[in-house]
Amino acid sequence: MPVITTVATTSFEGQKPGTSGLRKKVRVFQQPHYLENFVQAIFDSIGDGTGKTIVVGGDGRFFNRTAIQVILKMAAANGYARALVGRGGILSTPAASCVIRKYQTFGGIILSASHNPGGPDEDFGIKYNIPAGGPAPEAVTEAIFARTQDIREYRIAEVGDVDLDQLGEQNLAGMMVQVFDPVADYAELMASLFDFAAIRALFAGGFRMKFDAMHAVTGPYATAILETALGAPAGTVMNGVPLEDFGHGHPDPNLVHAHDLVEALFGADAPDFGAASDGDGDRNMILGRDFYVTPSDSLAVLAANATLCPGYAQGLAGIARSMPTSAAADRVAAGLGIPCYETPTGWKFFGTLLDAGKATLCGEESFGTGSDHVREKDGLWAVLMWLNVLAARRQPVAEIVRDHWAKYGRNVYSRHDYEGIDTAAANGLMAHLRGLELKGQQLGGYGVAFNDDFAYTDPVDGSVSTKQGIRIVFDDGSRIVFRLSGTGTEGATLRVYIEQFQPDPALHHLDPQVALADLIKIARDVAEIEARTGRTEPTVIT
Ligand code: VG1
Ligand code: CO
Repeated sequence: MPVITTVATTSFEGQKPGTSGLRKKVRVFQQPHYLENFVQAIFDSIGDGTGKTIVVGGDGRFFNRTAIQVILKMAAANGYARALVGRGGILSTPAASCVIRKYQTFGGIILSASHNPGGPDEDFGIKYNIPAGGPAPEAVTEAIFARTQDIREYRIAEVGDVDLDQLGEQNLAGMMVQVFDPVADYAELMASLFDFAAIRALFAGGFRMKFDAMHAVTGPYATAILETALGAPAGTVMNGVPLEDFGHGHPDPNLVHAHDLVEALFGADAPDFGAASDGDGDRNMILGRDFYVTPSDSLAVLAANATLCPGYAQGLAGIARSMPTSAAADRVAAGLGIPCYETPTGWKFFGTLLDAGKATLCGEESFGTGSDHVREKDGLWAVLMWLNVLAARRQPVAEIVRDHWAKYGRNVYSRHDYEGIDTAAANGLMAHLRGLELKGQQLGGYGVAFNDDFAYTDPVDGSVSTKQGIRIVFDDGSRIVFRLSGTGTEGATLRVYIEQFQPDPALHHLDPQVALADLIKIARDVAEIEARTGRTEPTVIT
């Protein structure tokens, strides 16, 4: 008989989920009882799991397999009847959302630290997604955190490990573990949304693309969909084998970290299209030949062209974007006569809008785009939507975006990140900004229309979220936004978002760093960045 043990434990400080779950160094998670406490807190907070099914999987990073074994043994001890686990412990975040919804489960536990590096000295993360498929809303994450503070015991089955590489059913202390192909359900969903025949014809006609999986979770998904189903030549997918340390890389799909891809797209004989995804497969970067599409523009272009895709042929109910994301999508929504919602940063805030049918497409400036097909942002989905648009329009990426700007105007945009700064200095900087009253003043020649700390009332369930980022909005609509990251594990990261609308097509070609130079200087001055952090330049510019 399997032994279900109740283990006495004491609480750990700081098990507070951030923008997307609990993210800490692997070494922190490896402390005895640390992971177990958090998992039991999840089980205690989401209601009785007896007889229910739970989905478990992760991005394949170091500690993924170890954590999955613990979670399965704890799920069995907490009465779950069934666990669906991706083979090898692999499940991209959007694929997890797809499976949670499709099989009407009691939600899922996703192991990922997304774009943060992996390995014994790097990052790990864990989050719970609700039965609707999306990240747990704040009420749930707060309940989980509260539970971690008074936890005294957890339950676990004292049994041998599950074979995570063996497809099919295995019994684990009375719970049925079903190891399934992590790609199949997701690939089927993608085929139902996009015109695969048109994309196949595009590739057959010699269209060339590169997809950089960055040695993270999307490798198997991209290979199966792009190369096998859509006929893109072998080698289209780069860095396609998931590795526990992502090949020592930083699986963040931006111009700095996806350097192999950037070299290919900006080099000689560049392919027509380039894309990359992050550690857990929910982010995307889109490149054309010699051309970078900002995530904010990508959302707007996809929204404007959505009806070219079979899954969106009926049109969009609405668009939602996070507050720091540029207003390019708002212009498309206005043109289409549909609502545009502005939410705090983090995909969890889109869930209610998607469930209520108020929004069809959602996006964040941080390389996140998605739709109502799942309840997470979805990297490969965005790439396929672009491919569908390219197959229908048969124009280069750069031309599609320039046409878009000519029609709607360009929301010139950039984000400056100051990573790994001193936490006290970062908090001091935010407190300083919060204390400013700038309305009616001139900053570097720009009149301030208002400044505030963004607060959001969910239009569906009425829940309120405060302190979601400092906004300084100028008379001409230009904006500077300041936030501290809620996903980092070392010190603090200050994000500064700068945006200015440019209606004149003659100025659309300008490099955003040049076009936004005045606002960038205003941002640095008003926040006293150098004096408070010692930094003269950001670490990453996107
Ligand atoms: C960042 C992004 C945010 C995104 C979050 C999770 O959060 O800014 O837009 O939703 O990461 O994405 P923060 O708090 O560090 O700014 V992922 O791909 O890490 O799940
Ligand atoms: Co991610």
